[in-house]
Amino acid sequence: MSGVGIDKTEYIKKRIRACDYMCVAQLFLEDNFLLERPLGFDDVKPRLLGHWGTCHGINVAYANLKAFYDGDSNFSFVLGPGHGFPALQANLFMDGELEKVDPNASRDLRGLAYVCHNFSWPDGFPSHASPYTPGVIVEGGELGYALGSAYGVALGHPEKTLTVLIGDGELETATALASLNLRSLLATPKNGKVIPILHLNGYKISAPSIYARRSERELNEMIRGFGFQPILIDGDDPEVFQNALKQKVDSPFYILRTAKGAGGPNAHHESHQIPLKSPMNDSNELRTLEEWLSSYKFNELFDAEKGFTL
Ligand SMILES: Cc1ncc(C[n+]2csc(CCOP(=O)(O)OP(=O)(O)O)c2C)c(N)n1
Repeated sequence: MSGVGIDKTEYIKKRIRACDYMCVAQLFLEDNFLLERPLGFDDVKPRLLGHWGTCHGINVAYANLKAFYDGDSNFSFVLGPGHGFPALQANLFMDGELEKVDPNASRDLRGLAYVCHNFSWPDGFPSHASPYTPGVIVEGGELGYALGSAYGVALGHPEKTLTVLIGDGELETATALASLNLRSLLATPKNGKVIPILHLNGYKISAPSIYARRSERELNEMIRGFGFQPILIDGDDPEVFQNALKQKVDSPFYILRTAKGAGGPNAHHESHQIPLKSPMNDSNELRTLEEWLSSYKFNELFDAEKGFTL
């Protein structure tokens, strides 16, 4: 028995699909954002800058947390790997949070074009989470501060709940690892709840992460040593994620295990940054990009005028 409604599960899956598409569109496209005609060289940005590898996992976490904490104004999501900004931006755009501070980001084709075209673009949006990003408390770029910052926000605010997505590479930083100790001091009824989610996608840039090399038992023991209770969410199935969130335990520590670069072109599965080098002048790569974008069937989820139709 799953206990998670089929509608909710389907909605979360669609939301992840839409946000994954918008990540690829931000990273690659200069035009033709809804693939209304065959993709051409001129539709691709001349210089490709940004990070794909972590995006799917961020979208999985965001969609599931948003569905679980639906409407709870005391809930916050804190993103450690701010280089996964296309994912954060896609979610903020979809929810209208971006439009609230930037009317150009209207939820129709015009706004989609604005968001995608201006990602990592001169005078546009930066490639990492930044102070321009609505709701951001941790700037992307330097890893390690998400957990400590979340504990700071929770201090003296028992009504708050903060979930913090921490990269497995990020958890190798002294700052992030040391911040796990804050639970011993701050997990009291006077403070809000801080819930870490380790994004175990196995790699930090091109090398395996230390935690990915540990056995499940070793990793769990480390987490228990800091006073948390490890709960594994293996893969991107919303039913598994929602059931994990429902578990009533003190000090949960989720481990979200997704493949790095999931959903991307196969030959570049574990890519940290841009999986295709030259789709702006290599016709094979251009076709691969077009197939990749088409695989999300974004036209089923978004209408040029009405916006999202999930
Ligand atoms: C303090 C710090 N050291 C090094 C880097 C360079 N860096 C950027 S991304 C990255 C890998 C991060 O791996 P992870 O946190 O697992 O993120 P993901 O694999 O999900 O992209 C590193 C080491 C950085 N941004 N900050």
